[in-house]
Amino acid sequence: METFDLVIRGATIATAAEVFKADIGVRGGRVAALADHLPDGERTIDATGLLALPGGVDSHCHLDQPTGDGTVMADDFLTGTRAAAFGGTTTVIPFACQQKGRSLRDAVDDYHRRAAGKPVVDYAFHLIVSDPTPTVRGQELPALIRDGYTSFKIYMTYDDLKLSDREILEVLDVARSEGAMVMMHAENADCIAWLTDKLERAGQTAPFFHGLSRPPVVEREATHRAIALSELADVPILIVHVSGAEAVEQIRWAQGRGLRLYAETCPQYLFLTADDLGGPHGPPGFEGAKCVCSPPPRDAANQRVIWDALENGVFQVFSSDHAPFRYDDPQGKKVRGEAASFRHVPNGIPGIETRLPLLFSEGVVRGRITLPRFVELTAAGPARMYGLHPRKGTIAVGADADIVLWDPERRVTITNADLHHNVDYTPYEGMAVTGWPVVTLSRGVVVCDHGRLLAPAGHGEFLRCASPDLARPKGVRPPAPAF
Ligand code: DUC
Ligand code: ZN
Ligand code: ZN
Repeated sequence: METFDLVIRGATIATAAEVFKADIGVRGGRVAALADHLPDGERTIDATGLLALPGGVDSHCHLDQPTGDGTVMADDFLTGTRAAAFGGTTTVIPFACQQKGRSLRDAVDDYHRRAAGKPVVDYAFHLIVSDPTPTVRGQELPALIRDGYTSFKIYMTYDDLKLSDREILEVLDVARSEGAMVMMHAENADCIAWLTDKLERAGQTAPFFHGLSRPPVVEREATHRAIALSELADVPILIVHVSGAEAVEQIRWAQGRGLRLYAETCPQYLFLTADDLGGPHGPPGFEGAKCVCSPPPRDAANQRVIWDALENGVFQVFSSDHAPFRYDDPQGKKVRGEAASFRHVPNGIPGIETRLPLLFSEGVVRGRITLPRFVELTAAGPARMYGLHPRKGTIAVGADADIVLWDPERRVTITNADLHHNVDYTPYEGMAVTGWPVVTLSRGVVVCDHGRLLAPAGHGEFLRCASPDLARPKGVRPPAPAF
C-alpha cells in the first residue's frame, strides 16, 4: 500500500453529520483514508485527546478592501489569513468591491494583485456590485460568475454602495439566470440618513449614537423588503450579519412560507451589546468606536434570540464579518478625529481569529449547540452556500486535508497581545473561553502549530467556486462545477 504523507492518529473527528473516532490518512493534500488503525505516514501526529474538525470557512470577512474615505484596512491577505489560521480557519472569502463608475472586472483584477503571494490559507472572492450598469449586468457579471466568482453582495445602505430596489431586482435577475448566491446588507438608507441628521442636530455625535441611528426597525424593514424582492425575482438570497429579533422574525416568516431564504450571523451579535458603544454603562469618550459596526450590537434579549436561531436552523452561516480598522491610528477609527460624529467612524470590527473559539466555548461547551451543528455553521454550511463543498467544510475521503486539531479543554483569556491580526485591539479583550485550536493544517500542510506559524506567505491558493445548488430557484439545474 502506498504510504501516507501524513497520518493523524487518535483524534475524535467531527463533521456536520457525525462525531466518530478514526485515524486520518493524508496524501497529496487530500484526505485519502479514514480508518481505525492506519500505518504511520511520512509524518504522524498523535492527536489523542484532541478533536479533528474541518478547517473553518469564514465566508464573510474584509481584507485589504479599498475604501473611499482615506480609511485603510489594517489587515492584508497575509496578516488576515495568518490570524484566520491561528483561529482555526482554513478558507476565507473576502470581497472584491466595485467602485461606482468603474468596472467590476477591474475590481477583481486589482484584488488579485493585492492577494498575490500573501495568503497562508486558501481564499475565494465574493464580488460587491455597486454600479450595475447594463455592461456589468449583461457581460461582466455573467462572465465572472462562470469564472468561479459565484456570489456577490449588494447593499441597501451606504451612499457609495447602495442600490435602488429597481437595481436590486435587475441584479437578482442575473443571479437567477447564472446561478449566483446574493448576499444582502439589509438596512434602510433613508431611515439611517434621517436619524443621523436628527442626532447630529441635537449634538448627539458620540460613538454610542451610532446604535441609535440604526435601530432594529431599520433592519427589519430592509430585511422584509429584501425578502419581497427575492420572492419577486424568484431567486434565493442570504441576509448577512443579522443582529436581532426583528430581522430574525422576518426571516422565519419567509422560511415558513417556503421561500429559499438563508441567513448569517456573527460573533458581535452574541457577545456585544449597545453598551459596548458607550452610554451610561459603556466605555468613556471615543472608546466605543472600537465596537462600531453595522448593523449595531443590540441587547441581551436580542442575543438570546440569535442563540435560539443558531440552534434551531434559521441561520446557515456563522462568519466573522472581520472588518479590520485600527483604533489608535489616523487611518483607522480616528480617521476624522475623536471629535467627529459617529457617521465618520468606519463601520466594522475585527474577529477573524476569535470567531471559532467564542462560538465553541459559549455554544458547544455550554451545551447550546452540538459539535456537528458547530461544524455546520462555521465550515460545512458556508462551503455549501458558496459552492466549495465537499472540497472544503468536511473531513471525508477526497476532501482537501484542511483540518484543525482542537483542544476542547484549553482555557484561554482572549487578549489582543496574543492575537495575530494587525489591529490594535479586540472587542473581546478579557473574555475567558474554553477550547482553542492548537494545530491548523491546510491541504495537509501544517500552517500553525502551538502558536508557531509554519507555512510561508503564498501557501494559500485561490479557489474558483462552483455555482451552488442552493443559489438556484427550485427546479433549475445547476451548471457543472467549476473545479
Ligand atoms: N457591512 C459589512 O458587511 N461589514 C462591515 C460593515 C458593514 O456595514
Ligand atoms: Zn454589510
Ligand atoms: Zn462585512
